[in-house]
Amino acid sequence: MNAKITFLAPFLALAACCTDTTTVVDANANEEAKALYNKLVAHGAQLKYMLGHQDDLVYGHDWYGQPERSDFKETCGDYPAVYGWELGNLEYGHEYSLDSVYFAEIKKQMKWVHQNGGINSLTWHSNNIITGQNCWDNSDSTVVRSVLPGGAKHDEYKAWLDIFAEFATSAEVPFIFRPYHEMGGSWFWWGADLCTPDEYKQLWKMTVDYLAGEKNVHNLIYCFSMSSFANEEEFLARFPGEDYVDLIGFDIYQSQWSPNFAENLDKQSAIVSAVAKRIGKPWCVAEAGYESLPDSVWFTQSVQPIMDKHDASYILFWRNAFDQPNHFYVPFVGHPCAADFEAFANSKNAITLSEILKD
Ligand code: BMA
Repeated sequence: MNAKITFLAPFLALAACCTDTTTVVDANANEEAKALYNKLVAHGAQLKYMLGHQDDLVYGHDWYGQPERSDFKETCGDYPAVYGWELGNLEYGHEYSLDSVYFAEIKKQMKWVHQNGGINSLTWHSNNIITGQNCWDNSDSTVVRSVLPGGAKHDEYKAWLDIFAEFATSAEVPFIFRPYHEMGGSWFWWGADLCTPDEYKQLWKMTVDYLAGEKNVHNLIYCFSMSSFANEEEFLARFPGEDYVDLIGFDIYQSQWSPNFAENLDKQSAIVSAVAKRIGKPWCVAEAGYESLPDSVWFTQSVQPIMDKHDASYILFWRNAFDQPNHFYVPFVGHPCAADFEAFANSKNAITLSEILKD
């Protein structure tokens, strides 16, 4: 540092702390949303990744609705830093989600997470507005087109967005919104074979413009999360643009159809990390897991070494369903993988709730 800079350093630091230069998609995003964004940036920059779990506080492998319980905490000693929540069926005016969680309970837990320095991330497996079936009904390839301006379902879909906007505003706390995820696959009505890249991008932009521009929802950080991809071109094929996305990432699972988890995680992390650096945004592993955890050293051998190598802000493991005994992604007490998960969660770069950077 030269003398001039040394002299200026205290003033520069003061200027940095007093001028908020954070730019997010929503030009009118509130301060808490910007703080959430900055937390994502800071963890990535530190090469420390937060650990997350879907629906962690509301049910687990063999329990439902027991206050303060968490399979995650019961195996590793601390709560997750990131919490995934799901809104499917909100658009029907239902009181609880497709995964049987009351929306009022989700809001309550989101507040607790926020007050404790954690991060909330919401997905929306919204139903197929044409067929009336769920989001996995991919029988009709006109759904995206029909909800765009000029489409037969546009007004009806805006009414769904109104319901989402009401939820988001009344949640009162900032959260990551991760709509239309896994767009590279074709298992959701917004999937790759069901709409053109341009239609997908229009759907995304319409949603953001409507929520931020017309519905005054200003507590969201927008996350674009892909399914699997082999290269940057595939990753970006449906990317709506850096003006419309705050956080990029991907969903990745080990399964009999996709056995090379560590290798894929490594490759895809390298691709997304490079894109993130270029566009100046944080990135995450938005969903991950190995259903039923048949490998008792999966976390320390297949996840930790790869996460340690890259600069993701977080990795979120999928849910432990209370009503499907084999549908779990974080071990529970007594499971053969519990000790391995405990070692991973307590390793030096993995961040749980009590270790998260405070503002
Ligand atoms: C899937 C499964 C389903 C669930 C859906 C939405 O991966 O966990 O059981 O309904 O996510 O959360």
